[in-house]
Amino acid sequence: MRNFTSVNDICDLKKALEEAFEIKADRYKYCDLGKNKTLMMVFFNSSLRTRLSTQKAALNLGMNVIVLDINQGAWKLETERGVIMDGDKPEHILEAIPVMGSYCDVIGVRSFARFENKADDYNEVILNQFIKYSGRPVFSMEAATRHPLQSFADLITIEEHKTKARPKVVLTWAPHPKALPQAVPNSFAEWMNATDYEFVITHPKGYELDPAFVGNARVEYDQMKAFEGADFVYAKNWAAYTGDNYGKVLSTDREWTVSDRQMAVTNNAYFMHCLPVRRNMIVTDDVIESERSLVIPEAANREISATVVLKNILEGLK
Ligand code: AN0
Ligand code: CP
Repeated sequence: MRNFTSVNDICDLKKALEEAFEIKADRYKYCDLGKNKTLMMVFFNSSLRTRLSTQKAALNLGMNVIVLDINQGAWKLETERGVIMDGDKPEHILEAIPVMGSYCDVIGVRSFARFENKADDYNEVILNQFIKYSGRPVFSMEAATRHPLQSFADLITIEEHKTKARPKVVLTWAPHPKALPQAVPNSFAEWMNATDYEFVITHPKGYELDPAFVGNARVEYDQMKAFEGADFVYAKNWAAYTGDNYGKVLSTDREWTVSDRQMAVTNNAYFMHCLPVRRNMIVTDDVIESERSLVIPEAANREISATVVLKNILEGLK
């Protein structure tokens, strides 16, 4: 593997899952693979899980790790080419990226959608500049349109808990006070569409995702109907995608907050969320604390998905 930015970088999903369970059984199995190799993690946005799990994954493989928080202690970066740099940004990303590349062997990048320009977000302008100018393998730690390390961990978690070959998985929009990217739902949909699960997406009108990510999923606007017989409920907020509403919050309707009311019509479904989660906006205390809540094992599997991805990238370096 060279770069990891979406499910398409995994050539065999079944094999990737086998590797995940192999690593889960012995996470230090490849502890010499990363000897004298350096991972650089570059964060344009905050993180708890991605930061810790990816660092742990690199340590499992014997790598060295450097972390750069662009907004804390680094120079502010200009990202547009052609700008006369007489403002508040002392450095251009076109120098910064190859310089970062010169200190490491692999680069992880977290760079959320900015909601300033839909085309820039959906063309993954920042992530692609890292791929083009760093000279190193690059992997996404959540970019503008996808969060593949999260979706891989979600898939591992579903595989561990499913009790039938073809579970019903429901992705539901839930309310949140701030505009959040579509990366997590886009990516989750893309990974679910790569399986043979029954996959349903539910959201209020106006929250339609990019059809390229929706793929073959069934879209059901009635949340209660969508939840009927579900084996897994995956909650997430996202801001609007379509037209002039791109990046806008159209609703904070707490009827959509996942509670015992909706969970009651499921097939005793497991509850999932990538975290961080706002309680009693996205999900009630009772549901997230219930024995059917998978949020903690799901977060723990981030170490596993990151170890598999880094292992494959390291193998590609040789
Ligand atoms: C981010 C998002 O919704 O994309 C990160 C989730 C992993 N969430 C927040 O900013 C709260
Ligand atoms: N789920 C996830 O990526 O969490 P962080 O934003 O804390 O990394």
